[in-house]
Amino acid sequence: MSRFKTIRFVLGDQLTRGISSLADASPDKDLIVMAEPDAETNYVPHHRQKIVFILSAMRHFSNMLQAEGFEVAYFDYKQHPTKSFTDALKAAITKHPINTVIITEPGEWRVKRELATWENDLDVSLEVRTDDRFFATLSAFERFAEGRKELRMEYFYRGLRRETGILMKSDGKPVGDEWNFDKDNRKRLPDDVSPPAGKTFPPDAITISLIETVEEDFPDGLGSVDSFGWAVTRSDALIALKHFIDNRLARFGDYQDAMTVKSATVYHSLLSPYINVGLLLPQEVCHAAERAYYDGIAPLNAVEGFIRQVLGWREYVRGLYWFMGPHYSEDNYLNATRPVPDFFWNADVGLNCLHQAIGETLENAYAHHIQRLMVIGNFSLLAGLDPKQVCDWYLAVYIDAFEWVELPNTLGMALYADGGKIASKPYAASGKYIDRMSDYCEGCQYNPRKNIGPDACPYNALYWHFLNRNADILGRNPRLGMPYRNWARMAEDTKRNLINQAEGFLEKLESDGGNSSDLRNLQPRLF
Ligand code: FAD
Ligand code: DLZ
Ligand code: SF4
Repeated sequence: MSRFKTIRFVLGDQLTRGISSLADASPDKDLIVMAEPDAETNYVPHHRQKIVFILSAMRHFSNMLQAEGFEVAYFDYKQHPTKSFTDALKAAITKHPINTVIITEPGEWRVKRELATWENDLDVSLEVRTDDRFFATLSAFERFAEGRKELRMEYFYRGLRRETGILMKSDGKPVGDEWNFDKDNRKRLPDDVSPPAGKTFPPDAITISLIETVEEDFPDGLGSVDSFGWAVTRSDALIALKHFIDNRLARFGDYQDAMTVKSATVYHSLLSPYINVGLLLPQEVCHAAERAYYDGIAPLNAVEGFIRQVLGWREYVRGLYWFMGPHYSEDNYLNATRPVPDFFWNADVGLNCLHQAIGETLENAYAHHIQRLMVIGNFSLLAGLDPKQVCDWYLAVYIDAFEWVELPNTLGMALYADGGKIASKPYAASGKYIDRMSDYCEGCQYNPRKNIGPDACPYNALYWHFLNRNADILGRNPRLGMPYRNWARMAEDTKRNLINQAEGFLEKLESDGGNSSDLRNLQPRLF
């Protein structure tokens, strides 16, 4: 007999004290189970900072529950190794015969499938509770999505603004009388503006012991842990939130799409890992930003722009992930099959924008949105890289990557591999866009204004190659009318030169991975 009535199983991205699986838990009746199983630490070769971050945050969370009087059966990867969550639960119920398990729904189809075996295979009764840390329920998203020909974030976002009252006036209109201030949020970073560094948290003993062992224990993991400075507790994550609101939010809007060799973060918040594992709640993050507007700390274009990311995009991609079903990850609308080149794993590439964005990713386990979308994602789209391989790369390298949020962003938004479920047109752009929004081209061996020749920016010819090779599939998309008309108007020999230029580049990509000996060392660290 066990003194416990129920097991509360807590996953690594459920580190919220008030989460539905723990809200009514009590130390006398409930045993907490947490685990670091092989299946979770190895399902992709996670960046080592991601492993340190999640395991350290889990261990701190477990200590906090123990300080409240809970018994936690914690299966760490070294002393109490387990293969899977199922394996950990089996070990817990062998020691404490308990036949009721409560868990909050997981964030991935993979884990959901695993939990579905528990009742039969482990002879327990399983209660799966809703994850109420989101603004919108999954059924609200289904109601929004069903019957619509096209799903667009903007309408979902407006509904949530109305429902929550965030940035809404009493007459039912949005504050500032517009829903969206995106047009104000596309400035290049001026030479004399240098973004401040993000908030660093010196590792404590728990984090240090992980930093010391993770490199050796996860030989397949990526990247280095030397610069680890992430918060791993709720109290530090709250400090990071305040630091962002006080020091960066005011300029977040203006420079939301800017990229620079001077800063890996520009004015972005660096809050995604904390929100995704549950150290911060999206509601408190949005309310803090809204308050900053009313207190005169930040202008409306910044605050609305930021809130749209959390209340709009984050909720939207989550709804879409579950709505699309477990086979969404197999979509490959544009039949892209080229393998991911080696430089994705070492940043050894002569295109300076890619060198910069991938180099920072490998160094920091972080890149900001425009680097992910318009440099790495855009290149993957234009070069026709295999969506499955690209998605697995994104899932591995970013500290905030969990499939529910990574997949719609990569497969849908960046690669258009879902045929337009999330984006009305592919985010395809030539080198001129990157030149306009960054200072990357200044240090590049290629020229963004040239289309043909050995020093022409590869993005330019690849852009036309992409449109030409996908003309049967994309040619009727009204939002691509202008580029297709421009292509049709070009002289035949110009078209031929562009296609040959792109094919020369793609052949070289396959034979030598696009490497260059002319590399700069321009990789700003986060912390
Ligand atoms: P900020 O720019 O400061 O944005 C504020 C917050 O808004 C973020 O913390 C995040 O919670 C939310 N947010 C912003 N954009 C998005 C978005 N498109 N979808 C969902 N939430 C958003 N985000 C992840 O959290 N995990 C991922 O694995 C991930 N993969 C991505 C892959 C690609 C190809 C692209 C284009 C985007 C991806 N994003 C992902 C979205 C976005 O790039 C990151 O959320 C953001 O860069 C995190 O940094 P930040 O906290 O400084 O963000
Ligand atoms: C990503 C991740 C990693 C690297 N390690 C763990 C872990 O050791 N234990 C755990 O519970 N969760 C981990 N995670 C996050 C899980 O993959 C996450 O809980 C699932 O994605 C839930 O949907
Ligand atoms: Fe990238 Fe082209 Fe600019 Fe070089 S010139 S940094 S390849 S966009």
